[in-house]
Amino acid sequence: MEFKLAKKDPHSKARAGEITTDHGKIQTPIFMPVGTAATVKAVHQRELAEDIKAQIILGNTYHLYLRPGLETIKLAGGLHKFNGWDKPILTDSGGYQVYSLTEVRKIKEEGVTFKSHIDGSKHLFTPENVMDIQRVIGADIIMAFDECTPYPCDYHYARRSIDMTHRWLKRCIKRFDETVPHYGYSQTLFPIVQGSVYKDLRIKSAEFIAAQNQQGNAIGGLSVGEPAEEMYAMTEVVCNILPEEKPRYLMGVGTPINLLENIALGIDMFDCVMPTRNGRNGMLFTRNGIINIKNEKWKNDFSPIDAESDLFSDLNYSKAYLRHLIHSKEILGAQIASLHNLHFYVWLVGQAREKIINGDFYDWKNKMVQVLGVKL
Ligand code: PRF
Repeated sequence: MEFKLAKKDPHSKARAGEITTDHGKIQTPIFMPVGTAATVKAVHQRELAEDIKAQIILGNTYHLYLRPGLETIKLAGGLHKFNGWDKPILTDSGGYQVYSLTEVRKIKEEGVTFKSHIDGSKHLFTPENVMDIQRVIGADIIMAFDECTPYPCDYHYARRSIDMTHRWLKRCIKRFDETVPHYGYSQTLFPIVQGSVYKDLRIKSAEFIAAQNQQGNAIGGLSVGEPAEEMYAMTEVVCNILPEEKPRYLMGVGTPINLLENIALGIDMFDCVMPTRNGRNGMLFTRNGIINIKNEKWKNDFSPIDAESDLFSDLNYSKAYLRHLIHSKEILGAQIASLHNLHFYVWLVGQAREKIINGDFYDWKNKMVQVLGVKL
């Protein structure tokens, strides 16, 4: 993997760059649609590539390991072959899913034991086997195994937790370096900064992570319930420490406003379930604000879903029709809403990139954050 900085914004910490992987290039800032179980829910791979213009998608170690399981992915020749997506893929390590999805879990120095949310079976994730699993899945970028602390989090717990996450990282790097890719193309490991909302812990963690000298770095443990201002304060502290010449990935963030504010602080990569999950629930993000398509207000509104979009489904279906589909829990409603929101997210970060390159990002960003949160 290679990262080239193309331009820095003179009025903020925003940057535009380009990541090169063996499955193609990624222009940053980038938003990565979440494809948890080898599918971005309700969206075809062709739509992802041609309509949404996604350049990279996410997969989840936790889900793929449980189902379909490693044997199937291995026999398929890796995740790219299995799901028919031949552009870059990033997999999360399970270091978040085991905390957010499983009720029964035990965190020890060795790793985390948890019960499958599918059938209750018991499993152990360790830094070593999570590297092995991600070798089998075969994503271009793979994540270190970390502990994502909840919010709020006691200071002493958070301090002990980063120490363990750092020891786990050393074990991840060792295993990663001792093993080779399974499918002939290269893989890159990103470590993850933690430290809850404590500035000194974030500094300590960012310094430790930077010193590991991997090719990219991530920030975790944010957007877990803390106020946005606290998230921005942590991003700022960490971005001042993580090296400038490597991509910075803010995990699981966030709203359109969160994306723009964090781009301004120096973040290059994002993922979030919000566009797909909230879309299936009737929330549409647009450049003029947020639409809750379930509202009575849209019942007989036959105007296009989004007249400013270039998507077929945004232009050829009406708000009233989409409202009906979502209310009726029709599959097509989930498809149209997911396509719309992902297209908007990818468009928004693409616009940010263009503005950074043209040198007028900062004013544009400030104008956009005024309207993106408006309820239409
Ligand atoms: N760690 C990992 N994945 C994540 C997070 C984290 O802290 C978050 C937190 N927003 C989302 N996804 N491994």
